[in-house]
Amino acid sequence: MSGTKTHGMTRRTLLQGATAIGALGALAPAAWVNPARAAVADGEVLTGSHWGVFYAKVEGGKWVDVRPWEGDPHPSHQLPGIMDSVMSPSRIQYPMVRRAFLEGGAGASPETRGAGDFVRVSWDEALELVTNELKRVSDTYGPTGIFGGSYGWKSSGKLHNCQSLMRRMLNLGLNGSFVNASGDYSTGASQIIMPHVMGTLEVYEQQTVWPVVVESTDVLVFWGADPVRTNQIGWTVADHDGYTYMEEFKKTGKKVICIDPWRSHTAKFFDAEWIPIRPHTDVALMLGMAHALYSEGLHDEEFLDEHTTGFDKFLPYLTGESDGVPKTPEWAAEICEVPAEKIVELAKLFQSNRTMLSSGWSVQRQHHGEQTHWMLVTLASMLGQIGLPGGGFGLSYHYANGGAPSANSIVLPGISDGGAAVEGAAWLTEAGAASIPVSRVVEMIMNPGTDFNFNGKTQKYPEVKMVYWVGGNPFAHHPGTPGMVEAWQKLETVVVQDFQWTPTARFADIVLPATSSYERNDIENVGDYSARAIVAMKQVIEPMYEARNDFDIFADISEKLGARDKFTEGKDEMGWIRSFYESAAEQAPGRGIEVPSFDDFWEKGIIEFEIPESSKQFVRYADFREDPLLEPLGTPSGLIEIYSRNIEKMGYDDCGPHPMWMEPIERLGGEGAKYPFHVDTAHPNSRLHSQLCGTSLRETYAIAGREPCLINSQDAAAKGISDGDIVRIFNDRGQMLAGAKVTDDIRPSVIVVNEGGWYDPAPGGEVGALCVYGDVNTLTVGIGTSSLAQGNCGHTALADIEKFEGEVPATTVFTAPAG
Ligand SMILES: Nc1nc2c(c(=O)[nH]1)N[C@H]1C(S)=C(S)[C@@H](COP(=O)(O)OP(=O)(O)OC[C@H]3O[C@@H](n4cnc5c(=O)[nH]c(N)nc54)[C@H](O)[C@@H]3O)O[C@H]1N2
Ligand SMILES: Nc1nc2c(c(=O)[nH]1)N[C@H]1C(S)=C(S)[C@@H](COP(=O)(O)OP(=O)(O)OC[C@H]3O[C@@H](n4cnc5c(=O)[nH]c(N)nc54)[C@H](O)[C@@H]3O)O[C@H]1N2
Ligand SMILES: [Mo]
Repeated sequence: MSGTKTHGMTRRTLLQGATAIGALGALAPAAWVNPARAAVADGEVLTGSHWGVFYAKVEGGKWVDVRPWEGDPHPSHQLPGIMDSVMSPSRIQYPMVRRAFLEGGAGASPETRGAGDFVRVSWDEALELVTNELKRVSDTYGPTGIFGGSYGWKSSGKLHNCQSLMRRMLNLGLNGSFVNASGDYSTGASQIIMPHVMGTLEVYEQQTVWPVVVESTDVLVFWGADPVRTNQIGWTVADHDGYTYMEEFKKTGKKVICIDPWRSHTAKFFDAEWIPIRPHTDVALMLGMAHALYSEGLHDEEFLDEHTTGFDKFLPYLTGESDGVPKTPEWAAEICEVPAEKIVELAKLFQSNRTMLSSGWSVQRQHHGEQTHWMLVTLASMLGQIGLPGGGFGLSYHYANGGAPSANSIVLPGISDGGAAVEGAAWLTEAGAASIPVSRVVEMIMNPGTDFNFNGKTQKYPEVKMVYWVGGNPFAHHPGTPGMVEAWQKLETVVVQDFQWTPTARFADIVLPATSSYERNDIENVGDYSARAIVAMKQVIEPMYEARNDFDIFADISEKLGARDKFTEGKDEMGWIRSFYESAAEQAPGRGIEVPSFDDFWEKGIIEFEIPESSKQFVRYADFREDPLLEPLGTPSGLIEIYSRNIEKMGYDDCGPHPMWMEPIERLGGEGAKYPFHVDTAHPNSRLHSQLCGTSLRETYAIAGREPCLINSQDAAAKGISDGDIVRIFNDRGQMLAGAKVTDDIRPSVIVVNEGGWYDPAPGGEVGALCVYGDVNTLTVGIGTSSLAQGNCGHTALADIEKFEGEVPATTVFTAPAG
């Protein structure tokens, strides 16, 4: 696992699994072009993105309108923002260099990073500077001098994958001398704990499919999950099939429960029962339910005996025999603020009905986040419905339309990062870890040479001097922005390549303008889980200003490093796209399908695949349930591990051998809690993280020109805050402004500020400066979830809030810096 590969690789593995299911279908369905669904009007181009497939209308070389593809059952309302992003005032137009860097060389006046003083340079000059820095840093500091693990939601597409392309350049041109990163910010804790417990990553795996849930599930629980909001996007190109089935489930009138401090979009859509839990206390709630089941003999002993290991070791903890604290519903109620009677009622409701526990990922993006899904699996094991149609648990119904039945399709390969050509990285490991858990980047820069734990291993943080970031926005995504400002000051060189003047670009020395996805050609699967089409991501308009494709930028740098031919393999854009399609087409006979030639496909723009009946009946873990000996899990015991000997051997004091309630570093009601509000940093409804923050879409949700902050009406009254007021939110780590939205959709003592608001510090560059737009990561905790997974804690933050008095500083982050 390395870097964003977790996204790329597992999602690809998943597609392969998906098509394997399809191949079992008895009849051989063909791939087809549906003329009614590829009805490109005059002046229109059909293309695709994280938000789905759509038509872009072009007039006189200008992109003027956008309309969704007919095959999209629930288009995202964000589409107009995509169009605006190519021409918004936040667009990077030319190569730019920070003045002090240009005049004083690498490392000059690092405190002026983020102050916005840039000079325009030519492409030749910019590429010469970048290449010289790559060579200088790697010659001077050796293989760990450059950090190339840049993380983020770069655009879809199998060729213009800027992160693979960057690492390809570093692998082929610099013999792999760079530090990489593993894992992601989405599921940092879960993707490490789940293989110990279930033998797979779980979070990116196909779910018991929606048609089965609609048919068989009686009680559908969304546990810290808001699929109506978060299924808008896909890692490949979104299909939005989950919405079709959510509509169907709603029509059945069956029970839906949302356990969430926020009455979410999903809670409203289903008119669900809302359990407004205190944040970060889900493990306590689950333990209270487990205790209720056990004390009334309602747990499924047979399932626990045959399919799990270690319940006997967990039991003394549950009953309190081992630590003197019985985890009763009353005990849990004190912590999670769900009444004890309710806890018992829910436990019995789940036990006596076919129940699907569908969990999102915020519950693991927090301190000790490993415990939540481990305890969820334990609770589901006690309920004994894992592997039954519509029962058990699911960790991806809210993500990229997990649970949408998989088509019998072909899977596209993508550009490789060239790592296979590099001789082992042993020399790199000696100088420090060849790869760090992705969210430890600030810790790494601040503590070179220091040991860190990760999933049973101890490694050393390498000494990084140069950072090259593409396709991500760490100054929006990393918890603890002030810490990142400080860390960046220790670097000699920062290169950022993007098409938007993001906060990260503003903190760079060299800024290179990339094309957006809509200014080049590419190809992608539609539906991360359904894989039900392949779309030609056709170029909509010519590159604007001086923007260049990441591919061409890295090919030029590779040339300067003597590796152009290795980098391009002699192929241009369309040559690569054709090669991906033709290589995928070789899978077609094995799957019993026929696909059009590349030229036919490209002309039509999209091909669709049939979804076989067999994949509409897929039940996760049905085989394992039926025969755990013949169909064992990938865990050491082959069973669900409620107790893990491997984790026991690691001996960590922040992640024990069975799931436990562990106090997070801070929480509402926790001992010594210094601030009265929990900040819920849920993902934005009208952005993809920070993407589109610079567009006109912002005007549809901003309050007083700031990022919204949802606050409960009682809290607002107590603080003298009215709807539409500008508020200051602050703690010991940082401070930000926001626009108040007073509502009873958020429980008291919790405020919601979505992640991804652009960091707009006044004054720029200063650690702890007031963010005048509303980057919530000014407030969050930068530590790892535990020694086991070292995931990020983006949802962990307590803060206080007050009405902002005094002169309101203007936002400056949405236009290009001067120069
Ligand atoms: N507090 C808190 N923080 C969080 C989270 C949270 O829940 N709470 N969630 C976390 C999660 S799950 C995630 S995934 C991260 C997301 O963090 P990021 O993925 O870093 O966020 P994005 O805004 O999607 O950034 C993608 C960047 O890539 C650029 N880009 C797009 N296409 C291209 C391209 O073709 N070429 C180049 N060069 N650049 C391109 C975009 O303009 C944008 O700046 O945030 C994390 N941060
Ligand atoms: N529109 C849109 N969709 C997206 C994204 C986006 O940026 N915008 N990002 C995509 C990505 S990369 C990812 S990783 C996924 C993220 O998917 P998730 O991580 O599941 O999404 P979040 O919005 O962070 O959290 C989901 C819900 O958990 C609730 N919550 C917060 N803390 C707690 C808690 O302690 N306990 C409980 N029970 N609930 C809690 C929040 O109020 C929210 O409603 O979304 C994906 N989908
Ligand atoms: Mo994510």
